[in-house]
Amino acid sequence: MLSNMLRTHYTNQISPQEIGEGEQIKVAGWVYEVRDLGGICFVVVRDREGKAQVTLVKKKTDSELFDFSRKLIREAVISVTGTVKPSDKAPNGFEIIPSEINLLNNADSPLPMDTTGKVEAELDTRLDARYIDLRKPKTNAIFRIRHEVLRSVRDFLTCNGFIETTTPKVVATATEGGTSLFPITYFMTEAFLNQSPQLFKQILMSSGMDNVFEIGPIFRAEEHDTRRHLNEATSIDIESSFSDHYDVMQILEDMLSQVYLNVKQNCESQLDVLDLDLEVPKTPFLKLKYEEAINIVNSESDEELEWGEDLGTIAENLVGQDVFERTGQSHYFIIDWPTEIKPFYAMGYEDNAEISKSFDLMHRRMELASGAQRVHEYDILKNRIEAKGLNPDNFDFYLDAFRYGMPPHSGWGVGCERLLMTMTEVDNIRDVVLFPRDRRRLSP
Ligand code: AMO
Repeated sequence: MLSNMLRTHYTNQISPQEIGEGEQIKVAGWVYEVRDLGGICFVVVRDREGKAQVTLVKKKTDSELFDFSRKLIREAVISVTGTVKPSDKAPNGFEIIPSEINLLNNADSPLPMDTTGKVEAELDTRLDARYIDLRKPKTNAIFRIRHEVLRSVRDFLTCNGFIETTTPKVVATATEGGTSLFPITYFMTEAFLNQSPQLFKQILMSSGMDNVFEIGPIFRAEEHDTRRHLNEATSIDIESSFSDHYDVMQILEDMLSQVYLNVKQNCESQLDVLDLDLEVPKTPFLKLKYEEAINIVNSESDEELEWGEDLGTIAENLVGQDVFERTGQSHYFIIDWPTEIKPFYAMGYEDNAEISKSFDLMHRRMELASGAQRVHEYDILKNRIEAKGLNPDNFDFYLDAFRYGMPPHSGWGVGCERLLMTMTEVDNIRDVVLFPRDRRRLSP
């Protein structure tokens, strides 16, 4: 149990049955509310885990302590020392009878925003004052779930033989071609913020590490201003040797299902706060061919998508809805994409190179991940880079790893925020990032 100078218990660790009569405990946190009724004063203290009521009866309390408590300001930081008394009327079935209250730091007034959740603030106000916004149970709950998601991912992949890696975020070349890179000055040369660990995780396959994962930032300089795009996101990436795309799809669906299960079991109170009844996705997920997806779009809308066109948001929603109506499941894969619209590293089928061994993991609302079996032969890869209009010389550091024994391999990248958004049913991706980086936001 946590115990330090100013605190022996979080508020949710206090149980009157377990704490002996007269035993002194200490809680520390923020003044949520002061209710001064004249002869009695209630101070509600809030910490990370919840709230506790501190009760001061004028006749029974030292007058200096009573007067001091009545004047406490909302959101000031205090430590309360006292005994615990069962009480039917108090919110958690107990109250703290204080012998001492220490003011550790005061709070200015008025506050930049309400902390109780009763008055809704605009997203921008909330993000500007994130330190206050996070004091609200709903915001706090999302980030406790985010912690559980990342913990579960690490745990699942580690238990399945994956080694955690961290690769550079400052790089010399574009990962996947594309123009969406943030240039930076690296001493005397131009460098970029990496848009994906893709090339590094593939290089590691040649090293014999076999199965690796990375959870880290990716930077995309796209000018999107949507509810599902960030310019800095967190990507969960794996790469696996001697695996094909079906092998890694199975890892992905099993991982997702385990993550949901862990959140359901370990975040009960957070799910309550968010009023969510989490349904654990059933495996295996439906695997819909790109061609079938196109047919669904074309039969259900006026849109005429042609082979080789990417699916836009509207098309994704149509397909997601169709799958949901047929299977009752929100998650599914779209597989076998045209090679021409996938990056150079996606492998084509042996009997039809126009179709790639690639997939996207979809949620009814949006794309969550993409992946593929990769080209592992040097000559083919070099040709593919050229065919995309890129200069293979810029990829020497990557291509070299394919010359001295590169095994067949596959992998994927999941957007952590997209996963969280769909899990917690929030509408805006900025709600699941502590300090979002988007087109307009660089601070805090
Ligand atoms: P891709 O570019 O599809 O694939 O990205 C993988 C997943 O990352 C998330 N994502 C984003 N989330 C928020 N804002 C963004 N701007 C953003 N961009 C991407 C999405 C997306 O599905 N190298 C490949 C992965 C692989 O093949 O292993 C890649 O990066 O959820």
